[in-house]
Amino acid sequence: MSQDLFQAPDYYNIDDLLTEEHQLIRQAARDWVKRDVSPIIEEAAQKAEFPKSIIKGLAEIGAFGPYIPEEYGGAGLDQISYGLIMQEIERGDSGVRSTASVQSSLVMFPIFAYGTEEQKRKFLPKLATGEMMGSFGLTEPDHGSNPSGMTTNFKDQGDHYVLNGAKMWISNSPFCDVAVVWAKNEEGRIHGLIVERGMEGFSTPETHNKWSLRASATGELLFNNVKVPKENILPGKSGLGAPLSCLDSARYGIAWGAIGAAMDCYDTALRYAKERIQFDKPIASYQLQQKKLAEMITDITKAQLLALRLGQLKNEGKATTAQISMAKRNNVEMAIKIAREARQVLGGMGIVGDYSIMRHMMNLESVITYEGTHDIHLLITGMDITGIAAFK
Ligand code: TGC
Ligand code: FAD
Repeated sequence: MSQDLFQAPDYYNIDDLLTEEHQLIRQAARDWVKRDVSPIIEEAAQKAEFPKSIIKGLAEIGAFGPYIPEEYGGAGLDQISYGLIMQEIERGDSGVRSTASVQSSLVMFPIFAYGTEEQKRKFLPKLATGEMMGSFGLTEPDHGSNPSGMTTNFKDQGDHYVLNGAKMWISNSPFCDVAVVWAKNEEGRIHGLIVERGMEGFSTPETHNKWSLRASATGELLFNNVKVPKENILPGKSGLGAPLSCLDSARYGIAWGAIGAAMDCYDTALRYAKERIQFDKPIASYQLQQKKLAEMITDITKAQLLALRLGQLKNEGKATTAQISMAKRNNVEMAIKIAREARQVLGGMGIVGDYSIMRHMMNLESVITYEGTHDIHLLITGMDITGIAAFK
């Protein structure tokens, strides 16, 4: 990739609404992305390899468990800091942000919120440093948008449980040390189980041939009569609400993360448009290109304000699932539209890996699908305002 010249847009002086601590945390993440992610990410994506070298840096900038209390190894930060870290990481690559989202919101959060004290002490500090990596198994081959239909199940065998089933499209699965897996008991009630690598009958084959999130490892979680010790069940909450509450946290992070991808595309397109000469003038001097760029910065600014207000609500414990859905849906769509427009501003250069835009664009095709599809989030808003669920 060409040199990373990124300059973050802040058209409405939103920085004035952030604390000094927020800005320092963001700067640390921004510097790390520039130094350690930008130089290697294009090659990792081209080779479809997860760059394991970044795990240590992710832990150091507080990306693993930003809001988990320090006594469990987390960074003990507020929700706006969490969002800003996700924004900066996704500015580098959505796949890298995925790794952090899963580790924080889908593995550490359920253990922190629903685990025993022993589970928290055993797993959280190692997850915070990246010594241990986690994955989250909710989606199945036949149950994506409708996880309540899951068939993965466990049976009580006295001193342990026996787990059977299959999870699909699981970020981090090929290299995870632990997986938080959602499965039904004999009464059909959903529970979370911590499955550890090395348990007999547990395998994690990688999913190949992805055109999106190529620098993130995606795979399956397969359970063939896996004996899970009873102390590995998460006792604090059961039912679909337990995994869905984890999704609230991850979706919130994505609402911020998508802004990062959009900012990178906008910044690249703006610089290119000012430098690229056609018909003896910079293409930035033509109204058609200005329209694209002006609409991009308008949409980024709106998304920044939406995310910041949501962060304030989250800090106060007031953000609803439907508010989070609205922000995830709006901001990811905003980012994918900007990526498509920005790619056109670069003409032919937009399709090569010298620039990050096409990689962001392809990544965002996953981001608009995972953590609830674009349609599902619209239906969540629809349900919230009408009181009628239109899923079924
Ligand atoms: P529904 O009947 O609405 O709800 C079932 C129970 O859950 C409760 N609930 C929640 N509780 C806590 N937090 C939330 N956000 C909650 N939303 C709902 C609800 O009150 C109810 O409780 P109870 O006590 O009455 O049983 O459920 P439904 O089956 O009708 O489904 C609703 C729907 C479609 C919105 C939900 O299933 C959904 O969100 N589907 C999308 C699935 C999804 O997002 N999957 C994501 C998988 S993980 C992933 O993609 C990771 S990508 C990671 C990365 O790389 O970044
Ligand atoms: P489907 O649910 O089959 O949906 C197909 C289409 O039908 C979509 O357009 C959808 O919007 C539409 N649709 C579905 N239901 C309705 C309805 N009621 N009304 C209108 N339209 C509807 N899952 C995990 O558990 N853990 C992970 O770590 C994880 N990581 C992922 C990483 C990647 C790269 C990807 C691509 C996915 C990942 N997922 C993960 C799975 C992801 O959450 C699902 O792909 C997503 O929830 C959609 O499920 P599906 O792919 O089965 O699509």
